[in-house]
Amino acid sequence: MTKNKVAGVVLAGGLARRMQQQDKGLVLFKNREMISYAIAAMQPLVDQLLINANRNIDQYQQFGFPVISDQTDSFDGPLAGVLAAMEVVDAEILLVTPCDSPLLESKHLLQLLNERAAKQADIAVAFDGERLHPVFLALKTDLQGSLKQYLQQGERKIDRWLKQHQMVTVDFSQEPDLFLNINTLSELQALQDREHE
Ligand SMILES: Nc1nc2c(ncn2[C@@H]2O[C@H](COP(=O)(O)OP(=O)(O)OP(=O)(O)O)[C@@H](O)[C@H]2O)c(=O)[nH]1
Ligand SMILES: [Mg+2]
Repeated sequence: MTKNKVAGVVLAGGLARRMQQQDKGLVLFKNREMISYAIAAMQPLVDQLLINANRNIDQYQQFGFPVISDQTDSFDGPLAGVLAAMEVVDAEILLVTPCDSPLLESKHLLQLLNERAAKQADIAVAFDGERLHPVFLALKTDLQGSLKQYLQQGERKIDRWLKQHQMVTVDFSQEPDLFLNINTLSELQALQDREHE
């Protein structure tokens, strides 16, 4: 593990049941695959970038970054993708973002990195003033053992795992919109329409 290095993973490993199981990272948002926004936000900040996906691997590989899959085929939730990344990265810090929040920008991810470092916390997690957004994270990769154990126990809930560690919440209450995420085809259409105005 290399000190001070930052790796990033974009989570695209879900089944997108609310989108008729289309692949959320690959649906088009304003003429680009939805995952491309997360990649663009993350790329300037990281030494190593990974895509976490469990299907359509060939298509995800075309973005030019290694594609890693969950270690189980049971779709154990976003933490399974975080663990898969921790197992392969060579970095002290892992930045995590989902594939379906196209309004997110580098500056927001940078805030996660900076506030974790400033407080020397295990984890920095995004907060919109009302609730946590637990798939927007900067965390230490040495939490790998803890995460592995948590998942092996059959636990899935992210918040509960985060709270076991020294965590800082990063306040984005001035820009709660940045967490808009797209779960259905009608949400996709609505956000595209809004952004075109
Ligand atoms: N690696 C991995 N990522 C997941 C898994 N489930 C969800 N995610 C990711 O976590 C993020 C947030 O999840 P959701 O918005 O619920 O996405 P989803 O589970 O594909 O969609 P639904 O089936 O409609 O809940 C997305 O980036 C998903 O790709 C999983 O089992 N494995
Ligand atoms: Mg889900």
